[in-house]
Amino acid sequence: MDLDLDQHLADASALIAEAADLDALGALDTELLGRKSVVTEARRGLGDLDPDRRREAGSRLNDARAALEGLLEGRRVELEAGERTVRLEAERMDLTELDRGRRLGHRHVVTQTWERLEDLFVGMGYTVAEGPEIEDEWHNFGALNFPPGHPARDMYDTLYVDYGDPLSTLLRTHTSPVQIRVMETEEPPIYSIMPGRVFRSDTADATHMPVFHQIEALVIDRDITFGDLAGTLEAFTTAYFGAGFTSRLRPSYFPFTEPSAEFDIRRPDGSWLELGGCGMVHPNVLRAGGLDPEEWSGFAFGFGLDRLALMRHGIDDLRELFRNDHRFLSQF
Ligand code: FA5
Repeated sequence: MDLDLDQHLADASALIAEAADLDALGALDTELLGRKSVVTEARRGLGDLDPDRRREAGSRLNDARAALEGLLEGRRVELEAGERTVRLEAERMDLTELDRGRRLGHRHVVTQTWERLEDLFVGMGYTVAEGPEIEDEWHNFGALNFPPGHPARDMYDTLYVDYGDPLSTLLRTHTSPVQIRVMETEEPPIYSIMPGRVFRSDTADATHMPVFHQIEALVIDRDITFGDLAGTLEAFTTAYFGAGFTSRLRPSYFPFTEPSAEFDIRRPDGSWLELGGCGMVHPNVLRAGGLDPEEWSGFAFGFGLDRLALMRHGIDDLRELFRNDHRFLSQF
């Protein structure tokens, strides 16, 4: 065999090392090991040799072929790794653009209102109480002086829960049932606020949602008068809204307060928005809460917390608060 295999391997090795990409390497593979390659041609020539030389030359050709395959494979691994690095580099995303430090979320405007009100009333000496969102008929209506079948129950479009006796269990329609729960568990004097989520089958519009929030206040002490109620509401309005906002009380009716009033706030455009109801706690309610109306008197009020947020921030439509549009909510 005239072929100088060592020289051929040395040349091939240099070519393989220079192959710039996988395509070039594929072409080299065909050139060095394919049908027309030097080693394949040489193998064809083996038949002309005598058996001893044929065996020896065949074995050298096999070694050369294996060496070439090894070199090609080594370079292929190198090139593949390089190409992956290039691809990853091209696909790399600049996550610093997210600027996580500054774009951290913040509390929803309703939660902010809730916490602000808690701070305000706690500052005035009130405690904070909570009650269940799924209530029994007694706490939501009966104990609050709504007799069974009384038309006043229609003031609320109540969502009943399919549990226990029919119409015995409901999603609370207001936070007033927590008044009863507080009277049941605490001794007067009571100065308490009760924020929470409430439910009515109201159709959503600019001032109504089927799920909304209220904040209730209950004061029970000796010799509490309507003047104390009016004074507290005035103090609250100034502290919460600041100067420039005015409020008014309108005579109203709630079965659980007597006398009762509605509390409105004047918007900057001059229109009035009803924020809540209030009144002196009805003697029947004190009795239902286990208190003697001869000894104790008190007032209560309940405001729409979402509407408070609306007023404070000059938002036109309650529904905007719950669309979860980040661009809108991030303003507050
Ligand atoms: C009540 O719920 C009484 N429990 C309030 C009360 C408490 C009176 C203590 C006396 C003593 P009313 O149904 O008016 O009352 O609701 C109170 C406030 O909740 C309303 O003034 C309004 O601000 C808010 N509100 C009522 N319905 C909705 C609704 N669908 N979406 C958003 N806010 C509402």
